[in-house]
Amino acid sequence: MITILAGGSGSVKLVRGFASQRSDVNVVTNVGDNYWLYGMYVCPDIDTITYGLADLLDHDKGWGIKKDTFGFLRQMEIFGEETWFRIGDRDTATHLTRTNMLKNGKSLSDITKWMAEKFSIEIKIIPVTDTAVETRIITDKGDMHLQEFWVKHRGMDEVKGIEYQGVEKARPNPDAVNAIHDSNLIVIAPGNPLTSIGPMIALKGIRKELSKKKNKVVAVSPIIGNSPVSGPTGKYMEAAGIEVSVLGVAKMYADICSNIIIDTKDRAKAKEIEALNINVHESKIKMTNKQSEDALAASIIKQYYS
Ligand code: FO1
Repeated sequence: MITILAGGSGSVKLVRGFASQRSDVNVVTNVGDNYWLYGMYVCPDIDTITYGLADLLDHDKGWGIKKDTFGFLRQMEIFGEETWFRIGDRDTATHLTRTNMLKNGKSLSDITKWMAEKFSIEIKIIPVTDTAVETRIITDKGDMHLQEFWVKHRGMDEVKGIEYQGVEKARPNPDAVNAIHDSNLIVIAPGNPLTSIGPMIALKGIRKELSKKKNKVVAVSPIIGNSPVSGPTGKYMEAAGIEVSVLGVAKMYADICSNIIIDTKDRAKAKEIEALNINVHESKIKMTNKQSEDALAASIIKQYYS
Protein backbone atom coordinates (compact mmCIF):
# COMPACT_ATOMS: atom_id res chain seq x y z
CA MET A 1 0.00 0.00 0.00
CA ILE A 2 1.12 3.56 -0.76
CA THR A 3 0.10 6.70 1.12
CA ILE A 4 0.57 10.20 -0.25
CA LEU A 5 0.40 13.34 1.87
CA ALA A 6 -1.07 15.94 -0.43
CA GLY A 7 -2.43 19.45 -0.52
CA GLY A 8 -2.83 22.05 -3.22
CA SER A 9 -2.42 22.08 -6.96
CA GLY A 10 1.26 21.01 -6.88
CA SER A 11 0.34 17.71 -5.27
CA VAL A 12 -2.54 16.62 -7.45
CA LYS A 13 -0.35 15.97 -10.48
CA LEU A 14 1.73 13.41 -8.61
CA VAL A 15 -1.39 11.87 -7.05
CA ARG A 16 -2.80 11.37 -10.56
CA GLY A 17 0.48 9.80 -11.64
CA PHE A 18 0.25 7.23 -8.82
CA ALA A 19 -3.46 6.62 -9.39
CA SER A 20 -2.92 5.79 -13.05
CA GLN A 21 -0.61 2.95 -12.02
CA ARG A 22 -2.00 1.50 -8.83
CA SER A 23 -5.27 1.31 -6.93
CA ASP A 24 -3.80 0.60 -3.45
CA VAL A 25 -3.16 4.30 -2.90
CA ASN A 26 -4.39 6.48 -0.01
CA VAL A 27 -4.28 10.23 -0.24
CA VAL A 28 -4.14 12.06 3.09
CA THR A 29 -5.23 15.64 2.47
CA ASN A 30 -4.66 18.96 4.14
CA VAL A 31 -7.61 20.76 5.73
CA GLY A 32 -5.83 23.96 6.88
CA ASP A 33 -7.09 26.01 3.95
CA ASN A 34 -10.76 25.02 4.37
CA TYR A 35 -12.88 28.14 4.32
CA TRP A 36 -16.44 29.09 5.30
CA LEU A 37 -18.08 31.08 2.50
CA TYR A 38 -21.77 32.13 2.34
CA GLY A 39 -22.47 29.53 5.04
CA MET A 40 -20.82 26.77 2.96
CA TYR A 41 -17.75 24.78 3.93
CA VAL A 42 -15.21 24.92 1.06
CA CYS A 43 -12.37 22.37 1.24
CA PRO A 44 -9.98 23.31 -1.57
CA ASP A 45 -7.37 20.59 -1.08
CA ILE A 46 -9.89 17.77 -0.71
CA ASP A 47 -11.75 19.03 -3.78
CA THR A 48 -8.61 19.52 -5.89
CA ILE A 49 -7.64 15.90 -5.26
CA THR A 50 -11.20 14.66 -5.85
CA TYR A 51 -11.66 16.61 -9.09
CA GLY A 52 -8.13 15.72 -10.22
CA LEU A 53 -8.81 12.00 -9.78
CA ALA A 54 -12.25 12.31 -11.40
CA ASP A 55 -10.67 14.08 -14.40
CA LEU A 56 -12.81 17.13 -13.70
CA LEU A 57 -10.13 19.53 -12.45
CA ASP A 58 -9.56 22.81 -14.22
CA HIS A 59 -5.86 22.30 -14.89
CA ASP A 60 -5.26 25.84 -16.10
CA LYS A 61 -6.31 27.29 -12.76
CA GLY A 62 -5.24 24.28 -10.64
CA TRP A 63 -8.56 24.31 -8.72
CA GLY A 64 -12.29 24.15 -9.41
CA ILE A 65 -14.11 22.21 -12.12
CA LYS A 66 -13.15 22.64 -15.77
CA LYS A 67 -15.64 24.56 -17.92
CA ASP A 68 -17.65 25.48 -14.81
CA THR A 69 -19.99 28.47 -15.06
CA PHE A 70 -20.28 31.32 -12.54
CA GLY A 71 -23.98 32.26 -12.55
CA PHE A 72 -24.36 31.73 -8.80
CA LEU A 73 -21.45 34.06 -8.08
CA ARG A 74 -22.81 36.73 -10.46
CA GLN A 75 -26.09 36.63 -8.57
CA MET A 76 -24.27 36.93 -5.22
CA GLU A 77 -22.58 40.06 -6.60
CA ILE A 78 -25.98 41.53 -7.47
CA PHE A 79 -27.01 40.82 -3.88
CA GLY A 80 -24.01 42.90 -2.74
CA GLU A 81 -21.84 40.02 -1.50
CA GLU A 82 -18.08 39.93 -1.86
CA THR A 83 -17.13 37.61 -4.74
CA TRP A 84 -13.34 37.49 -4.64
CA PHE A 85 -13.37 33.73 -4.01
CA ARG A 86 -14.41 32.32 -7.40
CA ILE A 87 -16.52 29.28 -6.77
CA GLY A 88 -18.17 27.89 -9.88
CA ASP A 89 -21.73 26.57 -10.12
CA ARG A 90 -20.92 22.85 -10.15
CA ASP A 91 -18.27 23.41 -7.47
CA THR A 92 -20.93 25.12 -5.33
CA ALA A 93 -22.98 21.90 -5.44
CA THR A 94 -20.03 20.14 -3.78
CA HIS A 95 -19.75 22.74 -0.98
CA LEU A 96 -23.50 22.91 -0.41
CA THR A 97 -23.90 19.13 -0.25
CA ARG A 98 -20.91 18.79 2.08
CA THR A 99 -22.26 21.50 4.40
CA ASN A 100 -25.71 19.91 4.56
CA MET A 101 -24.16 16.54 5.37
CA LEU A 102 -22.01 18.13 8.11
CA LYS A 103 -25.15 19.74 9.55
CA ASN A 104 -26.77 16.29 9.53
CA GLY A 105 -23.97 14.96 11.71
CA LYS A 106 -21.71 13.29 9.14
CA SER A 107 -17.96 13.68 9.57
CA LEU A 108 -15.74 15.33 6.96
CA SER A 109 -14.07 11.94 6.37
CA ASP A 110 -17.38 10.19 5.73
CA ILE A 111 -18.53 12.94 3.39
CA THR A 112 -15.22 12.89 1.48
CA LYS A 113 -15.51 9.12 1.10
CA TRP A 114 -19.12 9.38 -0.06
CA MET A 115 -18.23 12.07 -2.61
CA ALA A 116 -15.29 10.05 -3.95
CA GLU A 117 -17.74 7.19 -4.55
CA LYS A 118 -20.11 9.56 -6.37
CA PHE A 119 -17.21 10.53 -8.64
CA SER A 120 -16.29 6.82 -9.13
CA ILE A 121 -12.87 7.27 -7.51
CA GLU A 122 -11.28 4.08 -6.20
CA ILE A 123 -8.38 5.72 -4.38
CA LYS A 124 -9.06 6.54 -0.72
CA ILE A 125 -9.10 10.28 0.03
CA ILE A 126 -8.62 10.84 3.75
CA PRO A 127 -8.82 14.29 5.39
CA VAL A 128 -5.91 14.43 7.83
CA THR A 129 -8.30 15.35 10.66
CA ASP A 130 -12.02 15.83 11.19
CA THR A 131 -11.26 18.59 13.68
CA ALA A 132 -10.99 22.17 12.42
CA VAL A 133 -7.40 23.33 11.89
CA GLU A 134 -7.08 26.71 10.21
CA THR A 135 -3.97 28.12 8.56
CA ARG A 136 -3.66 31.77 9.56
CA ILE A 137 -1.17 34.12 7.94
CA ILE A 138 0.21 36.80 10.24
CA THR A 139 0.89 39.89 8.13
CA ASP A 140 1.79 43.54 8.58
CA LYS A 141 -1.97 44.22 8.09
CA GLY A 142 -2.99 41.74 10.78
CA ASP A 143 -3.80 38.07 11.07
CA MET A 144 -5.97 36.54 8.35
CA HIS A 145 -7.16 33.25 6.88
CA LEU A 146 -4.88 31.80 4.18
CA GLN A 147 -7.58 32.36 1.50
CA GLU A 148 -7.94 36.00 2.52
CA PHE A 149 -4.18 36.50 2.35
CA TRP A 150 -3.64 34.68 -0.96
CA VAL A 151 -6.87 35.22 -2.91
CA LYS A 152 -8.48 38.38 -1.48
CA HIS A 153 -5.25 40.33 -0.92
CA ARG A 154 -3.38 38.54 -3.76
CA GLY A 155 -0.50 37.64 -1.45
CA MET A 156 0.63 41.29 -1.39
CA ASP A 157 0.94 41.84 2.36
CA GLU A 158 4.17 41.25 4.21
CA VAL A 159 4.17 37.84 5.89
CA LYS A 160 5.37 37.82 9.51
CA GLY A 161 4.46 34.27 10.41
CA ILE A 162 2.11 31.32 9.95
CA GLU A 163 -0.08 29.62 12.54
CA TYR A 164 -2.11 26.42 12.40
CA GLN A 165 -4.98 27.41 14.64
CA GLY A 166 -6.46 24.46 16.55
CA VAL A 167 -3.65 22.03 15.70
CA GLU A 168 -2.66 21.40 19.33
CA LYS A 169 -6.07 20.01 20.24
CA ALA A 170 -6.92 18.43 16.88
CA ARG A 171 -7.19 14.65 16.75
CA PRO A 172 -5.61 13.08 13.68
CA ASN A 173 -7.94 10.99 11.61
CA PRO A 174 -7.36 7.35 12.69
CA ASP A 175 -7.68 6.31 9.00
CA ALA A 176 -4.78 8.63 8.14
CA VAL A 177 -2.61 7.26 10.96
CA ASN A 178 -3.44 3.67 9.97
CA ALA A 179 -2.76 4.37 6.29
CA ILE A 180 0.73 5.64 7.15
CA HIS A 181 1.27 2.74 9.54
CA ASP A 182 0.25 0.11 6.96
CA SER A 183 2.09 1.54 3.94
CA ASN A 184 5.35 0.37 2.41
CA LEU A 185 5.84 3.74 0.81
CA ILE A 186 4.77 7.15 2.08
CA VAL A 187 5.19 10.07 -0.29
CA ILE A 188 5.20 13.72 0.71
CA ALA A 189 3.87 15.34 -2.46
CA PRO A 190 5.44 18.51 -3.87
CA GLY A 191 2.99 20.78 -2.07
CA ASN A 192 3.77 23.99 -0.22
CA PRO A 193 5.75 22.76 2.83
CA LEU A 194 4.26 25.42 5.13
CA THR A 195 0.64 25.70 4.07
CA SER A 196 -0.15 22.39 2.35
CA ILE A 197 2.07 19.82 4.10
CA GLY A 198 2.87 21.87 7.24
CA PRO A 199 -0.61 21.75 8.85
CA MET A 200 -0.66 17.94 8.45
CA ILE A 201 2.77 17.21 9.89
CA ALA A 202 2.09 19.66 12.73
CA LEU A 203 -0.50 17.17 14.03
CA LYS A 204 1.33 15.26 16.75
CA GLY A 205 -0.12 11.84 15.89
CA ILE A 206 0.75 12.21 12.19
CA ARG A 207 4.27 13.41 12.92
CA LYS A 208 4.84 10.55 15.35
CA GLU A 209 3.66 7.91 12.85
CA LEU A 210 5.75 9.41 10.06
CA SER A 211 8.89 9.45 12.20
CA LYS A 212 8.30 5.78 13.06
CA LYS A 213 8.09 5.00 9.32
CA LYS A 214 10.86 7.43 8.38
CA ASN A 215 12.76 4.87 6.26
CA LYS A 216 9.71 4.47 4.03
CA VAL A 217 9.04 8.21 3.62
CA VAL A 218 10.03 9.92 0.37
CA ALA A 219 9.53 13.66 -0.16
CA VAL A 220 9.34 15.24 -3.59
CA SER A 221 10.77 18.74 -3.68
CA PRO A 222 8.33 21.56 -4.42
CA ILE A 223 11.28 23.80 -5.32
CA ILE A 224 13.69 23.93 -8.24
CA GLY A 225 16.66 26.25 -7.67
CA ASN A 226 15.30 29.13 -5.63
CA SER A 227 11.90 29.08 -7.29
CA PRO A 228 8.92 27.19 -5.94
CA VAL A 229 7.26 25.10 -8.67
CA SER A 230 4.00 27.00 -7.98
CA GLY A 231 2.32 29.50 -5.65
CA PRO A 232 3.59 31.50 -2.67
CA THR A 233 5.88 28.84 -1.16
CA GLY A 234 8.93 31.13 -1.26
CA LYS A 235 7.18 33.97 0.53
CA TYR A 236 6.04 31.72 3.39
CA MET A 237 9.44 30.04 3.74
CA GLU A 238 11.25 33.37 3.88
CA ALA A 239 8.86 34.58 6.57
CA ALA A 240 9.52 31.43 8.59
CA GLY A 241 13.28 32.04 8.29
CA ILE A 242 13.79 28.96 6.08
CA GLU A 243 16.12 29.03 3.06
CA VAL A 244 14.04 28.99 -0.14
CA SER A 245 15.66 25.93 -1.72
CA VAL A 246 15.41 22.18 -1.66
CA LEU A 247 17.88 22.23 1.25
CA GLY A 248 15.45 24.39 3.25
CA VAL A 249 12.67 21.88 2.49
CA ALA A 250 14.91 18.93 3.44
CA LYS A 251 15.66 20.56 6.81
CA MET A 252 11.92 20.93 7.47
CA TYR A 253 11.34 17.22 6.79
CA ALA A 254 14.59 15.84 8.27
CA ASP A 255 12.97 14.13 11.26
CA ILE A 256 10.15 12.50 9.27
CA CYS A 257 11.74 11.45 6.00
CA SER A 258 14.89 9.67 4.88
CA ASN A 259 14.61 10.14 1.10
CA ILE A 260 14.09 13.17 -1.08
CA ILE A 261 13.68 13.57 -4.82
CA ILE A 262 15.31 16.72 -6.08
CA ASP A 263 15.45 18.19 -9.55
CA THR A 264 18.54 17.44 -11.62
CA LYS A 265 19.19 21.20 -11.63
CA ASP A 266 19.68 21.07 -7.84
CA ARG A 267 22.45 18.44 -7.99
CA ALA A 268 24.85 20.86 -6.24
CA LYS A 269 22.71 20.72 -3.06
CA ALA A 270 22.86 16.91 -2.75
CA LYS A 271 25.85 16.71 -0.39
CA GLU A 272 24.39 19.17 2.12
CA ILE A 273 21.09 17.26 2.08
CA GLU A 274 22.83 13.92 2.57
CA ALA A 275 24.56 15.43 5.61
CA LEU A 276 21.06 15.57 7.17
CA ASN A 277 20.85 11.77 6.79
CA ILE A 278 18.47 12.04 3.86
CA ASN A 279 19.16 10.01 0.70
CA VAL A 280 18.95 12.06 -2.45
CA HIS A 281 17.56 10.90 -5.77
CA GLU A 282 17.64 13.15 -8.82
CA SER A 283 14.85 13.34 -11.35
CA LYS A 284 12.96 15.75 -13.58
CA ILE A 285 10.37 16.84 -11.03
CA LYS A 286 8.42 19.42 -13.04
CA MET A 287 5.18 17.79 -14.17
CA THR A 288 3.86 19.57 -17.24
CA ASN A 289 1.62 16.86 -18.72
CA LYS A 290 0.08 13.47 -18.00
CA GLN A 291 3.18 11.69 -19.30
CA SER A 292 5.50 13.49 -16.87
CA GLU A 293 3.05 12.86 -13.96
CA ASP A 294 3.06 9.13 -14.73
CA ALA A 295 6.82 9.02 -15.30
CA LEU A 296 7.65 10.61 -11.93
CA ALA A 297 5.23 8.36 -10.03
CA ALA A 298 6.56 5.26 -11.86
CA SER A 299 10.15 6.13 -11.04
CA ILE A 300 9.28 6.61 -7.33
CA ILE A 301 7.52 3.23 -7.25
CA LYS A 302 10.44 1.54 -9.00
CA GLN A 303 13.05 3.11 -6.74
CA TYR A 304 11.35 2.92 -3.35
CA TYR A 305 8.41 0.51 -3.29
CA SER A 306 9.20 -2.94 -2.03
N1 FO1 B 1 -7.56 30.40 -5.83
C1 FO1 B 1 -7.46 31.62 -6.36
O1 FO1 B 1 -6.34 32.09 -6.57
N2 FO1 B 1 -8.58 32.38 -6.62
C2 FO1 B 1 -9.84 31.91 -6.41
O2 FO1 B 1 -10.81 32.63 -6.64
C3 FO1 B 1 -9.96 30.59 -5.88
C4 FO1 B 1 -11.20 30.01 -5.68
C5 FO1 B 1 -11.27 28.67 -5.27
C6 FO1 B 1 -12.52 28.04 -5.15
C7 FO1 B 1 -12.59 26.73 -4.75
C8 FO1 B 1 -11.42 26.01 -4.45
O3 FO1 B 1 -11.50 24.73 -4.08
C9 FO1 B 1 -10.19 26.61 -4.57
C10 FO1 B 1 -10.08 27.95 -4.98
N3 FO1 B 1 -8.85 28.56 -5.13
C11 FO1 B 1 -8.77 29.85 -5.61
C12 FO1 B 1 -7.61 27.84 -4.80
C13 FO1 B 1 -7.20 27.99 -3.33
O4 FO1 B 1 -7.20 29.29 -2.90
C14 FO1 B 1 -5.75 27.58 -3.01
O5 FO1 B 1 -4.98 27.41 -4.14
C15 FO1 B 1 -5.67 26.39 -2.17
O6 FO1 B 1 -6.39 26.59 -0.98
C16 FO1 B 1 -4.23 26.04 -1.83
O7 FO1 B 1 -4.17 24.75 -1.70
